[in-house]
Amino acid sequence: ALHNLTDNYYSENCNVNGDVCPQKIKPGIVNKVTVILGAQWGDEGKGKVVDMLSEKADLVCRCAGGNNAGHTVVVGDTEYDFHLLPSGIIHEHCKNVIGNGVVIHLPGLFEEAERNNLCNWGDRLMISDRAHLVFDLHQTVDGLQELAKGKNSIGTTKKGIGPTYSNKAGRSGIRICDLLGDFELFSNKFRNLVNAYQKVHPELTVDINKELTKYKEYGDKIRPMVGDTIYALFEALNDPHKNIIVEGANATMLDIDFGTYPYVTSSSCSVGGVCTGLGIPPCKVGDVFGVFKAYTTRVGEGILPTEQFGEVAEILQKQGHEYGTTTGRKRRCGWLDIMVIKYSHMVNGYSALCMTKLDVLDTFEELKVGVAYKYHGKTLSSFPADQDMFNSVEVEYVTLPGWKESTANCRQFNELPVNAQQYIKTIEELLAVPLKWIGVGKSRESIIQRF
Ligand code: 2SA
Ligand code: GDP
Ligand code: MG
Repeated sequence: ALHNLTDNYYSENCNVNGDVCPQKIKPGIVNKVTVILGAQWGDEGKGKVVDMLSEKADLVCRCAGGNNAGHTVVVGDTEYDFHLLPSGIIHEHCKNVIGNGVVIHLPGLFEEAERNNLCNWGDRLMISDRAHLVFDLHQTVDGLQELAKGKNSIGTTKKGIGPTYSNKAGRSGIRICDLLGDFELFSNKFRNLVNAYQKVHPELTVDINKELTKYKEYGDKIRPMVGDTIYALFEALNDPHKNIIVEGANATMLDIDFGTYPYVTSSSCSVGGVCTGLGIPPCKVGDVFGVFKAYTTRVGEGILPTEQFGEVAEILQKQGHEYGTTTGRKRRCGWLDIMVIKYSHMVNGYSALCMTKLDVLDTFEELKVGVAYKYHGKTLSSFPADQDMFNSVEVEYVTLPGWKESTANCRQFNELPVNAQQYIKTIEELLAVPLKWIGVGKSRESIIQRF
């Protein structure tokens, strides 16, 4: 079991010193992780790609975000939606890691496992003792902060992500290791957290004793799953036969540093977050696969340069079933924006790309692709930091012919209609990054692998 990779000193059978012995570490690490990242504003179909790669994976790891993320995996008639659990959890052979960079709402984690009818999932999961806890009060505060922002609200998922990462950065966060350590100390930390928030939000009510009783139970429930994931990954990376996948959550344009700030999430959801969120060195990052939709969507507020309204948006929204996996909100829709993918490639350095949802474009007479941004007549070389600039940015489009036939049953590139092939080749040329996979439906088998 994964837990044997490192002695789990939180489980009752292990002592604190455990058996984590440096002498066991072999010199010269020989393996690398394969990373899946969102190249747009999220919901590109990362869950599906991770599921596809998990069939041959030993470990699937989440490194960032919390249960704001929503990853869909469709297997036959069963549709799974994962928020905190890595998408590899459905595979019996696959061990799953929730890394230190993830923020965990424990009630949400258990609900999610139950809702997805997972059996023995705890045996396949290892949770980092360094991961921060999201409490219900963080979720309430998230809602209150949104309310206070009024028309400047971010459109968060209200899952407590911003407040929890704020606590982490402000060094008042509470971690899994606190929950599993001295419960009295944990209780004090929790009381301090509640007090601090009540100073800012006097309307916040928390039944502290009830919460503490609840968390004592959660602590006992998760104890066997918790461990030093950094050591576990170190060992896995030391084994050339271990196939390790990192499942990105959210996406580059929602990254706290590189996204459309302040309309972003609060984690590092681009490639840097893989190292900081799992504790692995950059030289251990292997292939980085970017996932993007054949068009663009965004849920929540903030700029969306190629956004469409009216018939085009309606078709994309309807055909693509563009509703939030976590909140059920309608996603905003627009044409594919090459500037966004190019920018996310600058940040993440993709080895190759997966373009999903080509099938959603099947009925269009013609398609537009945003290829450049003009600002006061000047072509921009990258994605600007200042969101206000977008009031004066004009998107330049190329128009391509549609194919007006179903691509859903195509499994080979040459089975696609010629105009669909042309759409793919044009995008590949514009991006100068190989398009390795093309998604033509939500099911596991609805994918074309080109090389
Ligand atoms: P938060 O909750 O603080 O992370 O919100 C900040 C912004 O990040 C956006 N965000 C997302 N965008 C797309 N998909 C996400 N996951 C769910 C999904 C979203 C849903 O898979 O559909 O169900 O609504 C996700 N999570 C966060 C969010 O919209 C804010 O713009
Ligand atoms: P993630 O957050 O990136 O994992 O993506 P989500 O699961 O939030 O949203 C992607 C949606 O698109 C899900 O409903 C998937 O089942 C669906 N999907 C993924 N790939 C394809 C595809 O190629 N075609 C179609 N029609 N749907 C897809
Ligand atoms: Mg999603």
